[in-house]
Amino acid sequence: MSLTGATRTKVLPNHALLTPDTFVRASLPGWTNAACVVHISPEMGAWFKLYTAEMSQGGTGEMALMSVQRFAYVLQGEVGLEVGAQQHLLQPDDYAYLPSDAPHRFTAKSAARLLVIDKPYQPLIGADLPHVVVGSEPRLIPTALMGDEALQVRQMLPDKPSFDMAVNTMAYVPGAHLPFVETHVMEHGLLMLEGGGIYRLADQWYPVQAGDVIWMASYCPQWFGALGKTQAKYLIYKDVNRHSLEVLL
Ligand code: UGY
Ligand code: MN
Repeated sequence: MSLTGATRTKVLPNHALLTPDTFVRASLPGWTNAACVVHISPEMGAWFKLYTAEMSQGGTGEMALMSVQRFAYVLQGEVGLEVGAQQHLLQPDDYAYLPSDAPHRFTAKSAARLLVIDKPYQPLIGADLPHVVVGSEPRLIPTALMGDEALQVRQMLPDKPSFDMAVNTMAYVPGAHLPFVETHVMEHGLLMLEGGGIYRLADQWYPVQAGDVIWMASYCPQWFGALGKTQAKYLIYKDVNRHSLEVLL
């Protein structure tokens, strides 16, 4: 309940910060017994959709669109995943990547929350099609970003030309920060998983904390520094391995 009308949420043409006090739940095609909060979408200017599916026990999720691939990360609860003849049981911090040609069904075994990233797949001449990936984030071996041991990156998807998206986690010890103000063609969708700090987006500096979502458009200048006494960690999407010239053809 807001008595003041104040919020940290801010939506601008080249970036957005979305804080949990402003989230609005709605149903989404393909999901049953689930309330979805669409954080990032084409309506905002993004080339992908990032949302949280809050599933009641027994709730399901399937793909309702052609040619759209999906990445899903379990934030809370237990979720079954059926894809082809394979069955998986996903726990918190487990994730799955479903290519656009892989009909699948998530079923919540308990009340559960999934972070979902849906994006049209862009095939690449000469490259294979991507395959299903199921994994557990804590089991991945991290690498230090540009040799900085205070900033550890875990890559959840294979770095292969067939994949046109990357989803990583980045963990910062308190005081760690991005080495420079990045400005790049790739766009980002981000969920703060733990801790907090200051995110610079374009010409503004925002205090951010666990639960916040950020969208960064192509070329949005960006920098993060971790504050507090515990690590700050986020999950971050970016588009990779493609030209953007197709849209001009
Ligand atoms: O992969 C990235 O571009 C990443 N370093 N960006 C970010 O953390 N804002
Ligand atoms: Mn970046």
